[in-house]
Amino acid sequence: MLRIWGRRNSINVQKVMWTVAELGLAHEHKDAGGSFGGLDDPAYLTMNPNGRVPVIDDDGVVVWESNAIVRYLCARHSAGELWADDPAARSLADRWMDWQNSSLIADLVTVFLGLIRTPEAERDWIAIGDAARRLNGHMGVLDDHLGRNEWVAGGRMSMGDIPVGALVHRWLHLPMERPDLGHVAAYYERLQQRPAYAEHVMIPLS
Ligand SMILES: N[C@@H](CCC(=O)N[C@@H](CS)C(=O)NCC(=O)O)C(=O)O
Repeated sequence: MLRIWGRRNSINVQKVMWTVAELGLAHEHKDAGGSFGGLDDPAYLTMNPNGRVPVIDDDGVVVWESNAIVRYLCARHSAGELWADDPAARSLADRWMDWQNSSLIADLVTVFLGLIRTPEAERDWIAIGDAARRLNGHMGVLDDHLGRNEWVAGGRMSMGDIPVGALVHRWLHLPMERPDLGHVAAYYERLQQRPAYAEHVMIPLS
């Protein structure tokens, strides 16, 4: 049985839940992290020594790091579909996954924690503003790419859309100034038509 640990309002858990739903995999979900706690339990730390969500245990195969989990599930259950068999085609998806977890995430986290989880009087507006400007710049790169490609890896959805697509929902719902990026908006329209995305990603930011 596939088991998944992690609170549903975490973007990294949402990537995994969206993937599992997209692939129609039977699974058991356990809330963990945030107000649910449990991340410093010795049994949990044996699975993920970083004490972070998400983690999966797939009949004894334990995987942590959200993008590694998405890759594992797609390789195992979606070869030739979300996971491209050809290494060159797969690299198109891979680069956007790494881009999400390097260029994008640090700035998103600064803005998200600042605006959603920090009381107004305690906010570091300079740090939030700097991160928001960088984040908007990164989204401009994505917009340009999506002007030439329907999905991040080309003409069809791939595993590369999962981390990027999860982040697009957050970016569009943060109470911040954003440039009007038409290709990202059209991409978000396409994502919203996927029931698994609507169920697991399109939830209020908290
Ligand atoms: N790079 C890791 C980041 C994992 C991470 O920082 N998870 C956060 C939630 S998004 C966490 O566990 N926070 C502690 C908590 O929820 O209590 C991944 O992509 O899985």
